[in-house]
Formats: sequence, C-alpha cells, structure tokens
Amino acid sequence: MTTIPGNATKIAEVHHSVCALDCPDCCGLLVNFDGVKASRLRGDPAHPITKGFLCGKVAQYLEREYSPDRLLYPQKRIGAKGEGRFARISWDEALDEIANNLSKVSREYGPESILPYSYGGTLGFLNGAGGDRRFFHRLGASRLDRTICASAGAAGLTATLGLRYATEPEQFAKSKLIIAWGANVMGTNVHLWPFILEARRNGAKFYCIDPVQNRTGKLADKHFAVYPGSDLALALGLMHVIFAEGLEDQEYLEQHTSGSQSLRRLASEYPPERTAALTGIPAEEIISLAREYATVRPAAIRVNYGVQRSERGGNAVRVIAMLPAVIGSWREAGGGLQLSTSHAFQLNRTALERPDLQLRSPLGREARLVNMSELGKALTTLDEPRVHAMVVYNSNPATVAPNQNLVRQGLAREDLFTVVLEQFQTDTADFADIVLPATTFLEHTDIYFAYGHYYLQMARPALPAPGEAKPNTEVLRMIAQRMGIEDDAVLATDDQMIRDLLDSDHPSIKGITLEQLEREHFVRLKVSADGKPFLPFSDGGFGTADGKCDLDVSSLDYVPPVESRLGDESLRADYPLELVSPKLDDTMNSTFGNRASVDAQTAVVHLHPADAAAREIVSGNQVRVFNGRGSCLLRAEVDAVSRPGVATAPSTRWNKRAADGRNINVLTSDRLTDIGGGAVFYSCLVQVEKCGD
Ligand SMILES: Nc1nc2c(c(=O)[nH]1)N[C@H]1C(S)=C(S)[C@@H](COP(=O)(O)OP(=O)(O)OC[C@H]3O[C@@H](n4cnc5c(=O)[nH]c(N)nc54)[C@H](O)[C@@H]3O)O[C@H]1N2
Ligand SMILES: Nc1nc2c(c(=O)[nH]1)N[C@H]1C(S)=C(S)[C@@H](COP(=O)(O)OP(=O)(O)OC[C@H]3O[C@@H](n4cnc5c(=O)[nH]c(N)nc54)[C@H](O)[C@@H]3O)O[C@H]1N2
Ligand code: SF4
Ligand SMILES: [Mo]
Repeated sequence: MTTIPGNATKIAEVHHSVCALDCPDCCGLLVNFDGVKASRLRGDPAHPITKGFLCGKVAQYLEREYSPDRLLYPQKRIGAKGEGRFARISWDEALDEIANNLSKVSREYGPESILPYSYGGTLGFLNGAGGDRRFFHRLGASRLDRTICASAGAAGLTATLGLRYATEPEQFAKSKLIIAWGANVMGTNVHLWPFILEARRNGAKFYCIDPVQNRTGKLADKHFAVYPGSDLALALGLMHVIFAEGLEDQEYLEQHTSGSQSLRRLASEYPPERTAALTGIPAEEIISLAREYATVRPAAIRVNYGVQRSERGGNAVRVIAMLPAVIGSWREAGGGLQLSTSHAFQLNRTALERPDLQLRSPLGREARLVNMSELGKALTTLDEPRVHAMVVYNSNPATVAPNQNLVRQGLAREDLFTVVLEQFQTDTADFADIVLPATTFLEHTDIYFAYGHYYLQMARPALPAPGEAKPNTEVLRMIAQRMGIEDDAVLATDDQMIRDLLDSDHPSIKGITLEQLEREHFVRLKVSADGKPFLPFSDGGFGTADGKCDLDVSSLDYVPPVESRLGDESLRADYPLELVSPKLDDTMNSTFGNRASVDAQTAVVHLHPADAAAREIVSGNQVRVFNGRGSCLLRAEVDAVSRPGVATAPSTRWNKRAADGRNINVLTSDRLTDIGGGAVFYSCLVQVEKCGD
C-alpha cells in the first residue's frame, strides 16, 4: 500500500488487487481508496502483462462496485420461482433455513441429491475452487463436471501436448506471422494485443480464422471466414499442403513426436479442393496460408475457446495443436501456440480441494459427477437420486446454460431448494429460495492463476464490503457450522487454504510463499531462467506418456456438425442458418447484463444482406429467431460481419431485460462435444423471421 496525495482534504491510499473475471489476462489492479470509497481503478503499470491499462468493461468496474442494484442483504423468496419477488431476512434466518433444508434433503434422498453449480464469476482459487470444494466434498454432494467453457479444448490440447502449456504472451512480439484462430483478441484477450502490435511494427502479418469478422478480424491482414465447426478439416487441409510440399520439420517430427505417419495419412485425404468444400475457404487461400505458416519464421497460433464450442471442437483443437510440431515452431521464441497457460500453475489442488473429505461424508465414497452443460437434463430427468437442492455461486445458469427452456423448467421445480450467492439479482437469483449477498473481488482475499500468462497473484480486500455482503468462503463456513460440521479442513481460514495450495514441490511453484505474494502481488512462475523466454517444447518434453507430441489420429476423421450447413438435412430444411453467439467486447458473459449499453448490444442478431433480403428484413426490424428448442425476439442488424448462412448474436443478454423474457440460449443445444464433454454453443441451426418494424 502506498500513500499518495489526494485532493485538499483527503489522502488516498493505493491498494493492489487482481481482476478475477474469467479472462486470460488476469490483470493486476490499483485502486485509490480515500478511507470511505474508491476514487479510481486502473491497471497496474508494473504488471508485465497488464501494462497499466484495463479493458473497457473493467475500467468502469467502480460503477458496478457502487451500483444501487448491488445485493446487500440475505433475502427469501416471497413470489413464484422466477418472478423475482423477495423479502429481506437476517443472516441467522438465512443460515437456519439453508442448513435445515440441506440436512433434510441429504437425509431423505442421500447427499448426492445436493448439487453445487458454479463457474467463472471469479477465477480466485479460494472463492471459486477451494472453500466450496471442501464443503461439498464433506457433504457428499454430487460433483459438478465444469464443462461449460473449456473442457473440449482442454481435452484436445492434453491429448496432443500432454500438458496445457503455451507460448507466453511476451513472445508473440517476436513472431513474424500470428494466426488468431477462433480468438477475438481485441475483445476477450486485449492484453495480448500490445505484443501483436509490436510484432506487426517489426513486419509481422496478423491473420484471423473466424466465421465472424469482429473488431479483431477487421484489424487483420487477412480474414478467413471459415464455416462454423469446420476447423478440424481446415487444420488437416493445411497439413495436406505442408506434407505434400515437404515443408514439415522432419527432424522435429522424428525426435519429438509419435504417430506422424497416421497424421500424414489422414492429412492426405484433405486436398485443398475437398478442404475448401468443407470449410468455405477457397483452395488457393488454403495453399498459400499453409505455405506461409510453414515458411515464415517464427509463426505463432493464438487459438482461443471459440473453436471448441462446436460439436467437433475438441478434436479441432487437438489437431490445430499439432501444427507447431509439424513445422517445428516450438523451437523458436515467437513460435508455438497458445490456448491456455493454466497447467503451468502446478499448485497443490488436491490439498486445496480435499476430495478425501468425501470419504468422511455420509456418502462415504466419491460422489457422482454431473455435467454442468446438461443442467436442464440434470434437473428434470436425472434420477437416483433426483436433484433436490442446488447451491449456485459464481454463475448465472438461467442465462448462460444451453437449452435454457429445459434449464428454466428445472429451476422452476417446486420440490427443488435453491440457494444463490450473488452480487446482483440475476435471472438465476430470481429462481432462488434464498439469495445471499456476495462480495466482489475488490472486497475479499484470494489467490489467482491465469490462463493467458505465467504470473501467480494474490489480493487482499482493497475495499470494504457493502451492506452484509460476504465472500463465498465465509458463507460456506457459516453454513457448515450450522449443519454441525466441525472438520478443520472445512472451517479452515482463507490464509490456511492459500498455504495448502502453495504446498507444491513442482519446480514452477516451489518456494513461492503467501508472504512473497502479499509483498509482491504478482510472481512469475519459475518456468524459465530469469529473463529467459519460456519455450515449453523447444526440445520436446511433452507431457504425454512417451514424452512426445501425440500425432496419432488413426481413429479420427472429420464429420460436419449435425447442426451445420453440411449437417443433418432435415434440420437444415427447417432451420437453415448457423447461429454463432460469441462474446461481446463490453461484457463478461452475463456479468454486466444489467448495463443498458450491454443490453442493447446483446439484443441484436447480425444477418448477412442476402439472408436478410430473402426474409424481407432490414436493419432495425424485430425478428423472431427460432428452432425446435425455443424462440427469442431480437433486433436485426443487416451487415456483412459473416458470410451468408451465418447469423451472429453477441452473448449473453439477461432474459428479464427482454420483452419476451428469453435470450439466445433457448436456441442452443445441450449436445456435448466430441471429446471433453463440453457445451456446443456455436453448433446451432435456427430460422429467422420478421415480426415487427
Ligand atoms: N469481452 C469479453 N471478454 C471475455 C468474455 C466475454 O464474455 N466478453 N468471456 C471470457 C470467457 S468465459 C472466455 S471462455 C473467453 C473466450 O474467448 P474467445 O474464445 O476469444 O471468445 P469466443 O467469443 O467464445 O470465441 C472467439 C471467436 O471464435 C469465433 N468462432 C465461433 N465459432 C467458430 C468456429 O467454429 N471456428 C472458428 N475458427 N472460430 C469460431 C467467434 O466468432 C469469436 O470471434 O473470453 C473471456 N473474455
Ligand atoms: N450462447 C452462449 N452462451 C454461453 C457462452 C457463449 O459464448 N454463447 N459462453 C459460455 C462460457 S465460455 C462460459 S464461461 C459461461 C459463463 O457462465 P458464468 O460463469 O455463469 O458467467 P457469468 O454470466 O459471467 O456469471 C457469473 C456470475 O457470478 C457472479 N459473481 C462474480 N464474482 C462472484 C463471487 O465472488 N461470488 C459469487 N457468489 N458470485 C460472483 C457474477 O455476479 C455473475 O452473475 O457461459 C457460457 N454460455
Ligand atoms: S476482464 Fe480481462 S482484460 Fe479486463 S481487467 Fe479483467 S483481466 Fe484485464
Ligand atoms: Mo468461458
């Protein structure tokens, strides 16, 4: 903490914090606090990735912090589920009600009838994957398989590399060719941009492979408007050219990969003409992209999670992740690929999460795993036992989960007891029996990994919590105590959990202490010698069983997604448009859905002029977007951000802000990805019709 002169009457203190939103950049923050309120929030200039600037949405975070709509007190539902009528109660009443209900449900139906539901509200370990894990393990509650975002890509990356390591952002500055593959860098990962800019100043080319031409695509030297869900075919098509023209790195392939013969065979089946038909990218562009990628050195790929939100997305990431090994670009600073750096944070997750506590629970064994991407099914058809209680925190499933009509049907069940820990009265909170006020990341202690860089961070509360808001960790400890649970692990302090997490012998972590983190705020993982770039696979060292990059694709082939232009014919006849619902630059999933400016941008579907004309739709018309799962009303914007046949709806709107109370997730399917059990938000066929001027 540093003291700086404020205005004439106040001295402001500068407090350090960390942005906990689900973003690869995991920024270091500075907050000016005058003893009562924060007066300024900015990026930490000393942080090597944050570099003193913030994205637009978090630059305005103090508006959220002090919003009159913050939840400040516990509340009990007094209206129907989903209606949103609540009355204030005391913490004592709330805790009694919750403890009684959870105990009763556990006794009557077994502890697995309790389902925790959480995702990316905070990336903090303690409030996102610590205190909660211990508590629910000790109850013997169902375990949640957290698949809604990244599990398909994680499965693909792990299959190929064995370790989810990545080119560090700093090295992109040295690249001569950067490919953003399903990665909206300007919108979702803006702190990579300065490194890309530096590379471009030094002559690098920047290309995008994305069905939608967003802000990032508009800034690219070339934009490849791939058909949604066809990336696996494109990656194989590029390899076809590379192998056919002998542009591969033979030495790297021999020394550091296994299964390259099967990859050559499969790639040989994807000549440019066939790949063009499957992906929509003209054959000559495939050929020139492959040649450039293999010969312009160093070349780096920034693949993000957009690619893997489709039915074939897991294997698409798996094969894209083979490209750097094929051309040997892992050898070079400025080469390689980045999806996620998360695996390098080799913290002691077991000591933090304590899965062993399940053995001490009434269940006495490992609990069943429930896939969060199938929440609707879990609440309506899952049996033995049926879910009778749900505790939601760090997530807004009524808005963000796929097949939303089924999710809402489940949330509306009268025999389901629902607790929601929230900062704001979300669509999900409207379905709660009890809503508890949660702190923001500026108000609680936590420790943070990142998925877009290699700095471990810790933050103490920078601001006082308003009203009676409390951190998730504290709330769960209080509920545990009410339930008569006295295990030290469940009641452990935040600092004890940090120490447990840091108790790791892995060289990347060993020796980093709570005290060091508290003093320095961010600490670089020991992944390379001081000042040296981290080149994770320059000399092999993959995390697979044989230490080689796994190129074995013998059982693989590309089949277009069922819900795509080359997919199921009868579905296409009724619902001919491919709907992609990517992230909006100005929000974080549904987190800022209460902002009017965000609402306006998520109330829109972008249509290609040809698709609009065929439906007599012009910009500004109200349209109904529908398929067999549901329908929602949006405003049409006719432009050419995508090719004909692709409709784009930025996500994710709060249902309750819409006249029909619905957003695009009534349309998305709860099918799962090819590998990793992920959600397939971007494989979604719809029809659009005009319904108003
Ligand atoms: N501003 C902002 N930042 C965010 C978020 C946010 O909501 N808003 N969300 C955060 C979260 S939770 C995540 S997971 C990350 C995600 O970060 P990204 O993965 O960058 O975001 P997405 O919008 O999911 O997808 C990226 C791009 O993939 C494209 N895409 C869709 N389908 C396909 C396809 O089949 N192939 C290819 N090649 N591209 C495709 C989309 O059009 C989009 O431009 O961002 C995080 N950061
Ligand atoms: N159509 C479509 N749907 C999508 C996506 C898409 O691209 N298109 N993206 C998917 C992806 S990638 C993801 S990750 C999911 C995101 O799904 P979620 O993780 O549910 O993300 P958010 O909508 O941001 O909701 C997070 C909530 O947590 C709350 N919160 C924040 N911090 C805390 C805290 O410390 N304590 C508590 N108790 N609450 C807190 C916030 O107020 C917010 O309401 O959405 C998915 N849904
Ligand atoms: S959302 Fe991402 S870019 Fe914005 S402040 Fe947070 S970590 Fe930084
Ligand atoms: Mo996500």
